[in-house]
Amino acid sequence: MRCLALDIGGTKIAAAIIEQGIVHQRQQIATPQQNVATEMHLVLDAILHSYKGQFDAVAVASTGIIDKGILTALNPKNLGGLANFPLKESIARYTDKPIGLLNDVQAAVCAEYKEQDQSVIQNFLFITVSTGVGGGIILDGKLTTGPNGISGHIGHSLADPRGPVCGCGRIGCVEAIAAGRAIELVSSQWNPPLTPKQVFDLFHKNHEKATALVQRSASAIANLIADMVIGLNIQKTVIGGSVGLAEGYLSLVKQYLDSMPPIYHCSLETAKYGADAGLIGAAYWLEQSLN
Ligand code: ADP
Ligand code: BMX
Repeated sequence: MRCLALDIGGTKIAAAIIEQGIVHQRQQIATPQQNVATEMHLVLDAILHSYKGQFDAVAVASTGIIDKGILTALNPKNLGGLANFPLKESIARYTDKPIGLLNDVQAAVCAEYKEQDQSVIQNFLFITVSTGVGGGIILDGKLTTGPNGISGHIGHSLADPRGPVCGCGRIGCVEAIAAGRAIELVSSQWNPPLTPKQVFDLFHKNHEKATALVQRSASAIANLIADMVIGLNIQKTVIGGSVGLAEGYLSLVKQYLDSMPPIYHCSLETAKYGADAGLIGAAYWLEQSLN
């Protein structure tokens, strides 16, 4: 099956044809940040047209809670204020092929789990540290989405009751401390203002303020992993997203996790499929669901 896969994140939208797990004709654009609903329809129109006649199904991995074809942002600030979007309906305007939709990290975990030794690993977690912080959970060998697609939104568990207010409205979420946007909120106030990528460049040079900011993020993620290990008996965690994949991040998370009692440990790796995990996972999941 030739699957047109889309991965809609808070910062970028990727698209590609996935055939037998191989990524072809990948393209990437910035996610609209203003007039998002209108712009999103236009972006989807353009993408669908650019792959016209080249696919048998459309698989979408998207940020947000995906339920019954609707995207509901838990953190609308990650999507330029967009709270609700009829994602399936918008795509169905341009194609009569089957359409499958899944949260972006729920999709990514499907891609990475198929690469695991499933006779050993039954409880498996993907954490993306990107615009936000999201999770995809495999329990007893199966993806868990929950009745309303909410399962895995672990970026909105508590990191610090005295922490910043998250875009979801709760105080002190992991996302408000660890995500790319959370790093940017602090580093954009520096003189000169820095992007998260520049913060990481300085962290690699042992710059004190940059290191403290990256440590704050990595420590929150390590605590999140420990909570998941003890709550769900997670055996292995894979980390993705542009922050999660940045050099030195995983080893810092590992350092924090290793400093906890062994019962909280699990094996840790970066995503084998890197920035393509969402695309590959969405296509794989849809193919399985159509069979
Ligand atoms: P999305 O959230 O759309 O899936 P990404 O996974 O690329 O997109 O995450 C975007 C976030 O990662 C932004 O906050 C951005 O500033 C940050 N970022 C992008 N590149 C890097 C990098 N090389 N190192 C650290 N952070 C990065
Ligand atoms: C947010 C939430 C999740 C998403 C996660 C990572 C929104 C719009 N998104 O916690 O659904 O999985 O961010 O998303 O509420 P990304 O855009 O950073 O990849």
